[in-house]
Amino acid sequence: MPLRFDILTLFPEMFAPILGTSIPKRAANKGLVEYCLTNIRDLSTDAHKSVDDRPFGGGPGMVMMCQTIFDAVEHAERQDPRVATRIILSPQGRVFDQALATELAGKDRLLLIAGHYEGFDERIIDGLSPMQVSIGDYVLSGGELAAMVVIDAIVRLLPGVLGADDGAADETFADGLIEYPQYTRPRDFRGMPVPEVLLSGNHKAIAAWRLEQRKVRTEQRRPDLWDAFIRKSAEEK
Ligand code: 6GU
Repeated sequence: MPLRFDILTLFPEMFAPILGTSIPKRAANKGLVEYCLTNIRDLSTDAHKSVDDRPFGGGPGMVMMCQTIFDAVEHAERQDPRVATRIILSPQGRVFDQALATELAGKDRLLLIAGHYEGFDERIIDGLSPMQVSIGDYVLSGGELAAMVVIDAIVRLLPGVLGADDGAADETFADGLIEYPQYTRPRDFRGMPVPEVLLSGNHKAIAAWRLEQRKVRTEQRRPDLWDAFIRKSAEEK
């Protein structure tokens, strides 16, 4: 059975170019995933097709209403007997990382709710008990781009999606270090040579150089990851 993604959004047309390209498309064509879009506005029951309203207590912006979201979740969930893991994309959520991508890649059904406007009526959170996920500490105009980021990161982890050559096992974050630098032809480009060791054919020396590069770059660029790596290394001793 393919991993089923239900995506609830006011802008389903935003998803086609991303899910219909490259790896997300290949995964769907191989039958490994399925994308099911629901337009939240289609579930609106009033004459104006409302999906949002002004906040009680005043304040700027509009708030996503309960009725359309609850009905859209129930509409989507009825389409398949499997229990969906519900996820709301929100800057108030847990920050998405590779560990969460790996965890979610083990589920068989994910339902993503992408909101717009200032936020969701809190009873959507209380009543649907979704996991709340953010993709970082900045504010987007809607959850759609965040949903696509989450989907892409999950899909590429599924067995059979990437070939043996572009495997997802030994890359940045799998072990807490960022990647080593890569080079391809030519050996010299505008006076910038490829590091000699990579041309040596000495696989042990190449592996040692790459590991050292990963450590140096992590320490310089990502002190947060470096601290975690050092702590983990110390614990394993
Ligand atoms: Cl999930 N939504 C919005 N609107 N902004 C964000 C985000 C999500 N994650 C980071 N910024």
